[in-house]
Formats: sequence, C-alpha cells, structure tokens
Amino acid sequence: MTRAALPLLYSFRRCPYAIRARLAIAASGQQVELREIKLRDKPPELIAASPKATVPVLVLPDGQVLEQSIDIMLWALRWRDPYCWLTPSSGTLEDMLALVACNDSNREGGFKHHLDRYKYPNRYPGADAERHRGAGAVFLLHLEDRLASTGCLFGSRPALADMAIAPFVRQFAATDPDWFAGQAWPRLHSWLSAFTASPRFERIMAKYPQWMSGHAPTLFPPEDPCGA
Ligand SMILES: N[C@@H](CCC(=O)N[C@@H](CS)C(=O)NCC(=O)O)C(=O)O
Repeated sequence: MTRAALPLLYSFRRCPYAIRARLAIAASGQQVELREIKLRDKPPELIAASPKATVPVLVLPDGQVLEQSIDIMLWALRWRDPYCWLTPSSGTLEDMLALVACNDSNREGGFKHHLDRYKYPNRYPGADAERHRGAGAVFLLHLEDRLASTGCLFGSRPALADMAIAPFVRQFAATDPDWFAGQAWPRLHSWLSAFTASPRFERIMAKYPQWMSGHAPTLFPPEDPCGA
C-alpha cells in the first residue's frame, strides 16, 4: 500500500526556529518527513525549494513552501491544536505574535539581535558582548514581569508564545549559565527549567543523522512512549 505524500520538513536540531516549528508539529499530531541538515552543507533540494535556505522550511504535498518558522507553527496548529496554543488563557493570538516579533527582531532592540551579538561576538566586528547581554536582559525582565502574574507568558498555561520564545531564552541562558542563574529572575528560571525538562522538549530534540538525497524517509514526530 502506498502512503500519501507527507509534508517535508527541513530542520536543524539546535536551531531555535526549527525547535519551535517541531514543537508545534509534534503538538498538532501532524506527521511529516524530516530532513536533518547541516547549515554548512545544505542540500540542493532545500535551496531549490527555498532559495534563502534558512531552516526550518516546510514543503507541502501541493508544492506550497512555508519558510518562516512562525508560519509553520500556525499551519500545524490551525490543522489541530489539542493544547489550545492559539487561544491563550489571557490575551489573544495577535498579542502573542506581537511578543514573538519582539523576540525575533534582528533590528537594534530586538532580542534576537542582542542574543546573536552576546553569543557570537566574534561574528560581529565591534560587538560588545556584555552590552548586548544587558540589552537582551531588558526583554528577559519583561518576560519575568509577565510570568510573575500567571506563570506563563499569556495566562496560566503554556501557549504559542511560550513555545516560540523559550528556545531563544534557552540559547541566551546557555551562553553563560552561571551568570544567568545568578540573575534575580525566579519565574523565568522555573519557566525555562519546566520547558527544557519536559518530555515534549526531549521528544522533539531526538537526534537524526544528516539527510542525504536518496535516504529512506525519517518520520517525525517519533513515537511517543507515553502515547500522549
Ligand atoms: N525568519 C526565519 C529565520 C530562520 C533562521 O535564520 N534559521 C537559521 C538557523 S537557526 C538559518 O537557517 N540560518 C542560515 C544559515 O546559517 O546559513 C524563521 O523564522 O524561520
């Protein structure tokens, strides 16, 4: 029996954008074929599908290509959203997307802008890692304030914003774990620990060999041992 064509996901395990896409796909229960890539050795199939060649990229069976991680999250969750990530217990989807945009912004003032320059100062001539750490901390303090009232970014249970932003906070924290642990951000620390310790996160961080043309398909998400 032939299986219906599945969407193809080009992914890179440690990329925070790819992590958020995999989280939403796994939560939705949608199955995809995963192609693990190396950023320094991108397969021609990825570049043909999406010339800008960032990950994640999702190629749908009808040929449509989604090349923004947030669009992949929305695509998966609009198909099925069992944990109500699109409808937070406080605020709206638009509010969540606005916070995610602040996280993702590569402009001066965006969290991602400061994260990159704090984590990889050598890639940015003249970047002062400590200044960028301080500027990134302004966004983290804002998250700490949001978490203080309800425990999650938009209410009392995790939603799209938590899943889209936590992978970036994880990267920031891992840059200097002692410094991060020393900050007076108790809610942010618990929120991040709950995220990284969750079976959900563990499941989507499974390791796959680099995909090469002609390889047998790898189905994602992997079997959930708890059947959840
Ligand atoms: N706006 C894109 C950004 C994706 C992105 O920049 N991904 C990084 C990896 S974390 C990438 O593919 N960079 C290209 C490269 O390093 O060649 C999205 O949300 O999907």
